[in-house]
Amino acid sequence: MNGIKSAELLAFLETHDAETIYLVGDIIDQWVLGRKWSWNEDCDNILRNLMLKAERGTNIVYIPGNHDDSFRSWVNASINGISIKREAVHMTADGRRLWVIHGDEFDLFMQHTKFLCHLGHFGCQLLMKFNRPVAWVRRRLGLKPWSLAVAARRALQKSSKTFRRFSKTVTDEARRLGYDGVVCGHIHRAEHKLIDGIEYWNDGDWVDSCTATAEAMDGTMSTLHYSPHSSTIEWLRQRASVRYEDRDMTLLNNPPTLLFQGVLP
Ligand SMILES: [Mn+2]
Repeated sequence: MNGIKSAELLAFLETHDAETIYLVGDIIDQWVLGRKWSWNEDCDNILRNLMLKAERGTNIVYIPGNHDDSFRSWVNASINGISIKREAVHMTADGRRLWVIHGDEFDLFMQHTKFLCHLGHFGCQLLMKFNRPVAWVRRRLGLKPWSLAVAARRALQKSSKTFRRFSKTVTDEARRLGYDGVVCGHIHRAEHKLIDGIEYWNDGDWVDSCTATAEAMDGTMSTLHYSPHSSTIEWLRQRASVRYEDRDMTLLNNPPTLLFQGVLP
C-alpha cells in the first residue's frame, strides 16, 4: 500500500475548519510503519494544524481504527484538546442521530481471515501449494514473484459484494441501536446511500480518494472530494511550514460545521 497523501491532507486541513472534526481511525500507525512511508514535515504540520484547531475551540474527536488500535487503550483520554473515543454519537443540525465509528468491527472479511488464521497453517499451506506452479512459470518468464494468497485477499476485499455486505452489516447494527445513520471509514471507499431507511456515510481515505464527509449549518451532508491543482497544494504546504513558526491560523474559506475525516481504511 502506498503512503497517505500527506501534502493533500495538510492542504485540506489548511483550507477547512469546523465546529467538530471526527478523525475516523487508522491515522497514525501507517504513517510511521507503512512500508513506503515515514514521518515527514507534512505529518508534523498536520498534527500541529489539528492541535491548533483544538486550542482555538474546535471539538476534535479521534476514533482509533484497527491500524492504530493501540490508541484504543487511551479511550476517554484527551491529548492536547483532542479527545479519544471508541465511538461517538453526532447530532446533526436538523436532529438526526448519527453513529460515528471506524468500522473494522463490521468487516466480515477480516473476521473470516481471523477464522482462517485459527484454522491456521492448513489454509496457508494449501494456498502455497497452489502457488508453486505459478511461481515456477513466473520465474521462467522472468516475472516478479506473485502470491496467490495476497491476490485472492485483494480481489475479495475489493469486490463490490464485500462493500455491500459491509454497509449492510453496519447499517443493520445502527438501526438495532436506534440511530438514524452511521458515519464510518475503514474500507477505502467514499460513499453515501440509504439502506432500508438508515443513512450510510463512508468518508473514504487519503490514500487514493482524498475525501471527507461534511455537514453544513442546516444539517445537509455531503462528500467532499479534495482535488486542487498541485501548485495550490504546494503553496499551502509552504505556507503551513512557514506559518507554524508564528502560529497564525487564518482560514481561507467558510467553515462547514462538521467534518468526518478518514485517512486510512
Ligand atoms: Mn481500518
